[in-house]
Formats: sequence, structure tokens, C-alpha cells
Amino acid sequence: MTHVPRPLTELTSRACPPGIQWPAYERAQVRIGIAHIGVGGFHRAHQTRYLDDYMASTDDLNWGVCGIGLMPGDESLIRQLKQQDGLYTLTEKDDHGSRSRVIGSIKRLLFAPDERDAVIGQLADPEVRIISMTVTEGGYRYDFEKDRFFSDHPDIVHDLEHPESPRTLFGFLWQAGRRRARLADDGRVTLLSCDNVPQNGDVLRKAMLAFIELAEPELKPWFEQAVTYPNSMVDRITPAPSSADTDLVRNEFEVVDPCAVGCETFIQWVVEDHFAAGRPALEQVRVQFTSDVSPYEKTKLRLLNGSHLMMAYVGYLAGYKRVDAAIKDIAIRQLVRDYMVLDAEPTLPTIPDMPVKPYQATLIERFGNSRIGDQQIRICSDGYAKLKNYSMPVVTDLLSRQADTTRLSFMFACFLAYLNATSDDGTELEIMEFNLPDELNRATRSDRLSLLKTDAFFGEHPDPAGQAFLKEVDHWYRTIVDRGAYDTLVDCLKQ
Ligand code: CS2
Repeated sequence: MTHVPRPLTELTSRACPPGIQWPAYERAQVRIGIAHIGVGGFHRAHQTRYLDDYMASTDDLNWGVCGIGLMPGDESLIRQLKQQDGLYTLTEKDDHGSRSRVIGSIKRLLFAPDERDAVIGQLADPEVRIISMTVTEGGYRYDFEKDRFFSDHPDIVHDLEHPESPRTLFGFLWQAGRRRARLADDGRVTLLSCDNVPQNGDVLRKAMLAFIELAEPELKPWFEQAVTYPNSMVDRITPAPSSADTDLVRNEFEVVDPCAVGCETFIQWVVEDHFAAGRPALEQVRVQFTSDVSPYEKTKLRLLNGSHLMMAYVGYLAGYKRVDAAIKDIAIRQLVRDYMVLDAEPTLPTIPDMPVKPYQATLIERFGNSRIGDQQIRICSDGYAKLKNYSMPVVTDLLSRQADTTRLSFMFACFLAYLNATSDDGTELEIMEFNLPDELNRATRSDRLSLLKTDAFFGEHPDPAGQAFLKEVDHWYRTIVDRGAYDTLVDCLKQ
């Protein structure tokens, strides 16, 4: 007998296929306590998953989420999620198998470009005590190199001139802040960044205060005193949602869910315990609260994200489209191991509850997860920003100790070669680079090195250590162009 796949909207706690876990709490009783901006795959694999567990294991149903899409491109996702009443399937996979569940934490959805007033009303609602976000590094409109806010960005200029029709995070928070400041108990609220950006809370605070200074300086004290901006470290490998996720639930459970998300089984969230108006007791579902996130963040960014970059460019040039295939290549695995142990590890603090050796071993296993099918292009994308955040601090550290930088200079050269969009065997490669500085966007093959002579890296006039590093990069780059990245890797490993 053939079955006709059912839309997710037809499922209920009683009519849910065996094998899919249904939210184990009374969804009708859930109240919105968190407004979250940016409802992409990562948010739906991470924060809402913790909240779903939390609501299932406690009686506290006060922390449901209103998901807000800010970008024009979010329209169809928000529409589909609305049609499903905020429900979607999450499939967590490792090499032993996979487990699917329906996540029920999202209670309401709003598409900001069409529902501005509703968004402002929701952000200003006194029951909302946390406003969280995953807006990517670009969303903060912050020039990290010059440590200043992009006040001349067209969207910021628009929001300053048209307070009634905001486009950016800051424009919306401004309008919500004006209303909250008039509430009883000062409308206190926590602004919680969940982006993979170093010191994400500090960046958010600086950007918010810089914006409000321009928009309405009288409101600045409220943003300083009634609002907190905890730093947080987030971790879960979540490939961009794709047809593989929708096919999986359709094939295994005969359920049609265009909003399905797939991810690994590992999950971690370390948050500074600095909340202005209370928080869910997420320690009950293994969220780690601490007074200082930075050691965790440093360890995660340098080991996980740094290793990802270490393997991504060389692997992509060598023809590997998937991360699990790349890490199973002996030479690439050796490169990643050497990077973790010889380069990154000596630069890391000791954290009793995140010991470095087991963490490294887990990472190799996580990268090898063949069921999530993580794409190399996802890791390669936006490399300019990622190298600056995850790899450059290691380089700086190594140079200051006059340590070996062979692997790092090789990796930077692979990044520059990747920008040429041709693999070792001459096939054309897709490139996804959004944040190259404008003037360098068209840098040609022969002046690629100029990309590293910018404020994000070594500046126009590198110091002698920087010059020596760039010389190494140049050497590797030429060799890669000449002989291919993979053959060059073999040389690099011998050094
Ligand atoms: C990846 C991250 O995009 C990247 O370069 O390294 O998205 C990584 O998967 C996450 O940080 C894991 O928490």
C-alpha cells in the first residue's frame, strides 16, 4: 500500500508518526518571553531546541519564542513557518543514526518588512524579557578593524531618517526601547547575541550605543542601564537547510515539511550570566552559565572554526565538496591535527570543564559526520571575515612567539587561490564571498596578496614579522597556482 505524505500541519501529539518526537508540553499554554531576530537553520537547530527541551522538562512555559525575519529574503521561510504554526522538524544525525523531532518553541512569526508595527509591539511587550538574535557578523554594521559603527551605511542612514519604518536591528530596537523605557520597572530587557562572532555581546552593545547616540541621545542612559548584553558562545554544526532535510522526513516519515532542519548531535551554549530581567533556568538542559565566556569562545573559535578553515580551502581546491570526505583524506587530516595540536593549542587557556584533548578528538569525529553532509562551500564562504576572526588571532599569537607559521601561511595562500575559482584539476569553482572590501573586490590573480595588506590583517605597512609571514603566503600561493593545492600540501606537511 502506498501512503500519501502528509503535511506537517496535519500532525498532532496523537497523530505523529512513530519515530518522530512530539513536543512534550502543552503548546497552547506557552507564552512568548523571547523575541528572536533571524530564524535561519542555526537558530532552529540550537536555541529553540534547548527551549523545547526546557519546556518539556520543567513547568515553566514562559519562554516561547516570537521569530522575526528582518531580511527581504526571509519572506518565504516566515510564510511557511507561519503556515505550520511555528512547528518544524529537526533531525539530529551522527554516524550511528538520526533522530527526528518536532520543535514547538516558536509560538509566533513576523516578517519585519511587512509587519513593522507588530514587530515593534512585540519587542516592546513587557512579557518579552530577552531579545536574542542571529543576524551574522554583517548584521551588526560594525567595523571591527577601526572599532567603529558603520553610521554611514545606507540602511542605518535610512533608519535614522525614517524612525517610523525601520529596516535594521538597531532601528527596531530604538523604537522598542522608546516604549520600554516608559514601562514599569524600566522595561528592563536582555539583548542576547547568538552569532559566532568574538565577544558578540560587547559588539552588540557598542553598536547599539553608537546608533542610539545618533538617533536619540536622551535614550542612551536607558540602553546603558536597563539593558544587558551578555556574551555567548554557540556551537552546533548546522549545514544550510536543503532538500536533503525535507527529503529525509518525507522518505522516513511520510511528512512534508519545507522548513525541516538537519544538524549534528553535538550541541553547546555557554552564556554570560548577566540577564536584566530574568531568564529560563536553561542550566537544567545543560546550557553553561559563566561569568566569563572568553576562554570557551577562544577555544571553540580557534579549534573548531579555525580547523574548518584549515581544511576547507585546500579540500575544496583538491575537489572535495563535502567536509566529511575532506577530513577522511590522510593528508588533510594530518594538516588539521597538526594545526590543532602544534599551532592552536599552545595559544589556548586551560578550561577545567572543556579539556582541550578530548575536545580536539571530538572535533575530528564531528567533521567526519557523513550523515549531515556538510558542504565545503558553506565553510569556505565569507572567508575574508572568518579568517580575520578565527585564524588571524592565532597567526598574531604565533608571530609574537616567533613560532612556526607554515600551516597558517599555507592556509591563507589556499584562501587566496580559492578566490581564483579554479580547482586543482581546472574545474570552475563556485565562490561565495560577501565581505571583501570594495576596493579589493576586483583584485586580480597576481595581486591577491593585497587582500592581506588591509586593516583586517597586516595593514598597508606590515611590521617585519608580518612581512615575513606574507612572504611565506606568497611562496605557497605561487606554488599552488603552479602545482595545485593538494601537491603543495604534501610539501607543507614535510616542513
Ligand atoms: C563554520 C561554522 O561557517 C563556518 O565556517 O565553521 O558555521 C560552524 O559550523 C559553527 O560555528 C559550529 O558551531
